[in-house]
Amino acid sequence: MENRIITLDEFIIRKQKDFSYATGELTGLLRDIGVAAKIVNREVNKAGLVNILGTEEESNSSGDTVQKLDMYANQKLIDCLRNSGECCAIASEENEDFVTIPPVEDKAAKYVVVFDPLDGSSNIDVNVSVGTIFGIYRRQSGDNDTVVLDDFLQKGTDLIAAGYVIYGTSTILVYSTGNGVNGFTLDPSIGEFCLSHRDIKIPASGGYYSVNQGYYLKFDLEMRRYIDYCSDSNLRLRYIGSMVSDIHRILIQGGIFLYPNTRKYPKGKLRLLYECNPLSFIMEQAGGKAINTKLARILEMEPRELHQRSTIVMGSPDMVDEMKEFVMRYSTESPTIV
Ligand code: AHM
Ligand code: MG
Repeated sequence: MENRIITLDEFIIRKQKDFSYATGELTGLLRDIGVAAKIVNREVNKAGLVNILGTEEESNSSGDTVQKLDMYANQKLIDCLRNSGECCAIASEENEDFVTIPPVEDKAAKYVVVFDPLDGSSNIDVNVSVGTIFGIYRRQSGDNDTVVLDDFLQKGTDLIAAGYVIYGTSTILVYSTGNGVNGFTLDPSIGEFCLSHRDIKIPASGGYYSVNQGYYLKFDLEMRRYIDYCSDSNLRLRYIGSMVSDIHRILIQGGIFLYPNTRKYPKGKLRLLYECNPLSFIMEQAGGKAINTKLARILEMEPRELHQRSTIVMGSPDMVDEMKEFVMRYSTESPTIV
């Protein structure tokens, strides 16, 4: 086993041959995202100083306007994705519509990127981990045509790459190009993401369940029965309320994450394009499963709009299978079994 430090950039270049389109384009895109992650990380770490330096709409001591962190992260990702000229458009949870990126030196860009720039941002004020989630698709429109909505409305099975960054006790970037999952921890002393979690595999079963149990009474019967079962089985409940953090725990230690429909969110809260699909891609690549509460595979769901929401259940394969049995036994509707 290799002992020396492998940086994200080196790893991406080494793995270039694994991509379906081994042309170096995706390499440029992933590196752009890595740079954005470092910049966002720097600002997230300074978040506690906002009260000292000034709040949103105010000027800080240097006279700069302090932006809300999620808008800042959004802008940095867009700026960085302009760098390599490989991305022709982005769709973000923070923008109503997709944003077209002008070509660099007339290069025909082949990729579109979807992202949630700062997921779980309500946690920032209380110093709890947040994350960035991203997915990369090959555009469907011709290289020199105008970008269209259908370039983004692709199923999760069409993802070329996906990943997330968790800004936690350390900052970790996890990504997959469809050949397994690898994680890189930011070493702040050298400013580089270094390979720390090689070929991540989720345990077949685990000791954690993660759900907002405060909504228990608003869940359907089958979900309530399943949650009762988790509790009866002495599983440990962990819910940070920051999806990236909750999923990261489950990916590493095994368990199940659920965000079912509630009365407030009859179709589920989490966004199919920006949150569910990229994290389901990672989960499946690590050997896990990801389905909605009607038992359809998330990655096969047909997106109809940019900000579409979905219910989601994902995690260790044996636990997701067990949850399916509860839906089949207690659901009053006939599920779409996968
Ligand atoms: P956001 O994109 O507005 O930050 O919302 C997404 C977050 C997820 O990170 C998390 O899993 C979920 O919302 C928590 O929602 P709730 O507070 O309803 O449990
Ligand atoms: Mg979000």
